[in-house]
Amino acid sequence: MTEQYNPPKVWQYTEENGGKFSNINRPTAGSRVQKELPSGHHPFQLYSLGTPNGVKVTILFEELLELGLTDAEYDAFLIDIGEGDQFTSGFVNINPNSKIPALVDKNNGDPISVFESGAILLYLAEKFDQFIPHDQAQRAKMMSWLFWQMGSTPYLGGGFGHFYAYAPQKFKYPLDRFTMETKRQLDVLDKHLANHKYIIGSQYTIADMAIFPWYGILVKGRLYDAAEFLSVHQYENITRWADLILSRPAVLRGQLVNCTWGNEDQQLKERHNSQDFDHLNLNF
Ligand SMILES: N[C@@H](CCC(=O)N[C@@H](CS)C(=O)NCC(=O)O)C(=O)O
Repeated sequence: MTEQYNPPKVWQYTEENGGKFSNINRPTAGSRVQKELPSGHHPFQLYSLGTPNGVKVTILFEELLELGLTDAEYDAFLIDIGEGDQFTSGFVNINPNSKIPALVDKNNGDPISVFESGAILLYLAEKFDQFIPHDQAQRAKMMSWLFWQMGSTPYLGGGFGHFYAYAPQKFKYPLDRFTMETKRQLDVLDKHLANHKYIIGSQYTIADMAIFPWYGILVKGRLYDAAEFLSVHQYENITRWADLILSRPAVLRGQLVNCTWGNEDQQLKERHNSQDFDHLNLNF
């Protein structure tokens, strides 16, 4: 048993709690330094990092470009969340929540900023009328799974991932709780994919792009080093679907953008045009 914690009457902020991100976490919002964001020459400016939430959006951009939609050209600037780039005044201006990804669309008139990865996916899918079904029933299905991901993943990332990979010690109670919930979510998805090729059926949509970087990558053993602990081999339908998604060149490219860890030849810290991928290794 670990030592019992008796919460005080009023919680107080202490600077260090030993967790991986404790140096940047604070109980307040807003900018901490005055610094403008850089801007490139393309209409879309993405400020992000190659985490699963960031990769959702770079996969969509690369998929749009793969279709030949050159209007989807984008500059992707790196926001190093470990260094606190999300708390600069420039970033807070476009996302008061200080989390990647955030997008600025400079296409017409006043720039439009969008934050929350799900909102960015919807914004771009609607704008280009791609990867989003027209049929109302299919659209409802896509929305349901898109919002399933947005609502469920904090238990996987902030719950399981945090306590399994980032907390200063391993604690049984939160690990049991969040492992159970993560496996329940994996089972929900696995049962669904037993009779769906893609998330909503035969059409590949932004729901696949939202769910894959979390649950697809998890079963492929590339998230939190937790494949054995979670017995991911049990989820055969998710594995089949993840392999299908991974066979798409745009997905391979999208995963490299704003990535700053892993193999050097699989990191594209900033992306400004399609030739930036030329010297990189797309073999995952
Ligand atoms: N619900 C948000 C979550 C975004 C999020 O949690 N981003 C993380 C990286 S994956 C972040 O920027 N963390 C920085 C921080 O918490 O200070 C979304 O989907 O856009």
